[in-house]
Amino acid sequence: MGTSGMRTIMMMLLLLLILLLCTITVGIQNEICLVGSENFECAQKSPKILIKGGTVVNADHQQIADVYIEDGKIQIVAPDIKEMEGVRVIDATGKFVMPGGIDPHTHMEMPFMGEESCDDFFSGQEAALSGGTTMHIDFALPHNGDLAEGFRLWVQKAEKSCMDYGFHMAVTKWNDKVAQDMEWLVKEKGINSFKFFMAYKGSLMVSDEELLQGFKKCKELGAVPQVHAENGDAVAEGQARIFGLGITGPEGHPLSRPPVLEGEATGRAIKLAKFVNTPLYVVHVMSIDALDEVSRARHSGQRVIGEPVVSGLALNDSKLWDPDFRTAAMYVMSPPIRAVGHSQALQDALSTGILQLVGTDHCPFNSKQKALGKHDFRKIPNGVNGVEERMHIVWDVMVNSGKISVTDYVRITSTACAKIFNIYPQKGAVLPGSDADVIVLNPNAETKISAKTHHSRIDTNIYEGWGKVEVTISQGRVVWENEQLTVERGSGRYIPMKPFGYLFDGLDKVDATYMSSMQAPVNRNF
Ligand code: URQ
Ligand code: ZN
Ligand code: ZN
Repeated sequence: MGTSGMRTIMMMLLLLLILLLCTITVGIQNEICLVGSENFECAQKSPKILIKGGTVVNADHQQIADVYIEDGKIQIVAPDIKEMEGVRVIDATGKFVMPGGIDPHTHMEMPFMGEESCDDFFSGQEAALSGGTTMHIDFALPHNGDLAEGFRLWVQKAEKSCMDYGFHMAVTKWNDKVAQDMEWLVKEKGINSFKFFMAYKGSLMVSDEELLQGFKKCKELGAVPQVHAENGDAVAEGQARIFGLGITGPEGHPLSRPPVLEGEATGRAIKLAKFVNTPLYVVHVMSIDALDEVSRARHSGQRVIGEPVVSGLALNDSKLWDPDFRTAAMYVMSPPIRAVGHSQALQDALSTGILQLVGTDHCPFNSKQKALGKHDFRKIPNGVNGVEERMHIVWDVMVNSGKISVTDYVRITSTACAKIFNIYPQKGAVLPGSDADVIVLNPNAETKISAKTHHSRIDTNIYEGWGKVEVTISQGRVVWENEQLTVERGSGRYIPMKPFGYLFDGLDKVDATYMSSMQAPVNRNF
């Protein structure tokens, strides 16, 4: 054989070697599965998962179908998808397959009342995932009034995340820099909602003038304004009055900020939003008084979203009178958990569409932190747990009681939130192309909710109930199964949210009608 023949053989061998190396690499990345362990687990870069035989539930429809997942996305939703090699099969026969929950209202690692909420973005998200919630929207706070600094701080806090999340941003004062930062956050940083506190006088509270400026800016940017609605001046007065009567324990908390103050602020915010012609989102609607305001506005055609939270839906204020301080303090949050009757009204409003979605206001403080207010209820850090329990408790309270259908359950725990914050159908749906955030819920499952076994760092738990979510798939990976969590610190993703969601559709026409209805200025001869 001549030199040229040898060269050709060498070239061919080299090509073969390269081909072999490529095949092995692709195999390692995509196909090799570790079979044999009790928990068959694919060590794939992009797991392939087939959920078989369940009832797939979306907000508008349910059907028996299989769901095929690959590359972190839902690929196929159809009956009888063929099982293939290298694909992990999850049997969902007799169970519901639903979009993962989205919690629109959390406070992880939030500095508040001299303390910091005791779940960070990792422990709080572990809790969320084990309870079937696969995305949450956390409230970032400005740093010394600076929104841009606050945003950067929250980005750092969230580096440890293990699931998808987004941010709302709070506005706690008004000036040109705040307005500029709002614009920057909306146009460049994926924020499409801003929260205004009408309570917490001396710290987070804004005046009506600031609220108005904020609402106007939100409207211009296509961002949803949100309010914590309590009359902060009157709350301060109520606190002084109740403490002055010698009532220093946790029962002083609800007595000092009664429903009428929540109703007043809710009505005021709604009227200011009407004046500006902007949509409005009222967070943690806790009382009939606030509910009535939301209901009236919606009946008149105003775009007002009302968000009850799990504590308000499922509990009443009786525990605040518990003789044991530790027990009573667990239930201190604002607006307060109300007397018997309010939660039933909130449930009814949720079932009839007057209220739209359920949050948690997850803002846990442990017993040591709560003890700061042992001799003065005004110093008890406000906040309760819920991110881990929300899906279970809402199931019990709303579906098991017969108040709503399973499709409505999906709507109020996931889809409505995705639509309001403009991330549907990437989130909030089991549809081809949607993110593979999926849960398998067993309506007959019975796992006790308890402070001994929960995943939050809080050392107490205000809920009693039964767990129903058996499997949680987040970003296309099984992260919760057989009551075991498998999560990776740092794998969470920030989900940017675009402005001008559906709540803004047609607002310009309302503005135009308003302008043309004025019949002014009148031309007068002087
Ligand atoms: O008001 C809120 O949403 C925060 C600051 C959490 N605490 C609470 O009691 N709701
Ligand atoms: Zn609040
Ligand atoms: Zn909150």
